[in-house]
Amino acid sequence: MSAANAAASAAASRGAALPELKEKAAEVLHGVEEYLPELKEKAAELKHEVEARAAGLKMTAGAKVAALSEKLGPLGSRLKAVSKAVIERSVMEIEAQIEKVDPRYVTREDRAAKGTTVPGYHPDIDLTEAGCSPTDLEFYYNEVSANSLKTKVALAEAGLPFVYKHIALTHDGDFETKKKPFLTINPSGTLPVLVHEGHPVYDSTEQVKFIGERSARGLYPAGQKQLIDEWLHIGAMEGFFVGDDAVDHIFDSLGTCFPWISIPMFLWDEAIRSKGELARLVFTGRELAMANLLLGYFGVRVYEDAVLTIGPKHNDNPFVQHNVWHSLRKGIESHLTHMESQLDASGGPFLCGAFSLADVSIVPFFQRASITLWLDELLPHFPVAAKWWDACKARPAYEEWAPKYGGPNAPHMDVAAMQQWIREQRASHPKFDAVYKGTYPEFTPEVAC
Ligand SMILES: N[C@@H](CCC(=O)N[C@@H](CS)C(=O)NCC(=O)O)C(=O)O
Repeated sequence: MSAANAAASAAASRGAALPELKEKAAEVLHGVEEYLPELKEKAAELKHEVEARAAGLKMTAGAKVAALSEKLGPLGSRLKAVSKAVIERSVMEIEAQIEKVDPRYVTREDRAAKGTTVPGYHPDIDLTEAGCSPTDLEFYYNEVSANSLKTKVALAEAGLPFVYKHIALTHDGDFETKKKPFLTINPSGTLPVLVHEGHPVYDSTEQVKFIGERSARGLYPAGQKQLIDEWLHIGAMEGFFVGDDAVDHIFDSLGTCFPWISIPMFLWDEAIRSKGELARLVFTGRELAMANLLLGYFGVRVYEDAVLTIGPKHNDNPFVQHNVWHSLRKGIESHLTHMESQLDASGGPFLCGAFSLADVSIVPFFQRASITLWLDELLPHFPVAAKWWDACKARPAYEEWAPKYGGPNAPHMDVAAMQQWIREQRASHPKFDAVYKGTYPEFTPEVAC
């Protein structure tokens, strides 16, 4: 076949195939048309997702976690429910053990049924039947409790005569705050409590105001009450919260950062506790220390999980998910900046010029940040706040309020050993170190593993 013939025959067969091709094309086109609305919808969805991702950079931690939970679907919530149930069961079993060895112990359920106390002074409540003095000012406190420290600083600065009543915290293994005698004084089962001539004042913020109003030393001057109340709010840890908006709370007040900066201390305590409690149990016969052993037995190592095991599985960690570790140092820095501008405005050396309840409110944060080594990291950047802290410690009342660690009321608190331990953990756990340095990476559900 000549080339011309071949081309003509190809054209002829194409021509013959043309109607068929046209038919096919129409079919496809029809299909596309039919599919078009769906395609458009998909494109719109995609656009929406892209926009959402861009906005995600500004998303709150809560929204990010919600998005992650949605991805995990029912499996995620089931896992959460199961782990919550396991912890609940452990706590109940521990409580049953404690009740068995000490009938004065009141379980969480029974305590909850009795309700909680209302903050403030209660002249209508008479605690003399419960053994409180009808004439003294009594201070129920614990050497390691930060809320107790706030009231202790106020008492020491006020120069009012008072009587110390040391009470063991749950942490100490005696569960004194959860037993009948103390629960008669404070049904909420917390410290501190101030009892004035047999009548209680509940809540540390209300206690310092009560003290300030009765002291002749100008701790709560009438003309500065509003400003001082603001600083009492800044120092209070009431807003402390682990949840969707944990980070907002961190930025809300210095007091809400307090429990977070204390975690290295609890972590150290948890690390030494298993051995220490066993020794105490054997050598001193303090039977309730067994509850702490049970905590270990049930594998409840709250702080270790929260901080030290921030490793490959770190995205399961609620502290990480809520971006607490990412934000903590930035939050503290913002409060210290605020504090420095207040000191500039007042002219110092204290927040309202002369020493007042505003300073009392902030002292516990600095004291805890000092023993947990946060101040070493922060104060070089905040010279005005550093000067304020030195001025607080230079006051005559300091000797009175400084916590008596290692003494009979806080024997387990070996601060030097704890600090050594914290340094070692920071050296061997880069993420723990990053928490201190403020370089902990932000959590985003997109990088969840
Ligand atoms: N809002 C209260 C909080 C009191 C509070 O939570 N105290 C802790 C110690 S700082 C406590 O007593 N916990 C019970 C326990 O550990 O046994 C206040 O400021 O007085």
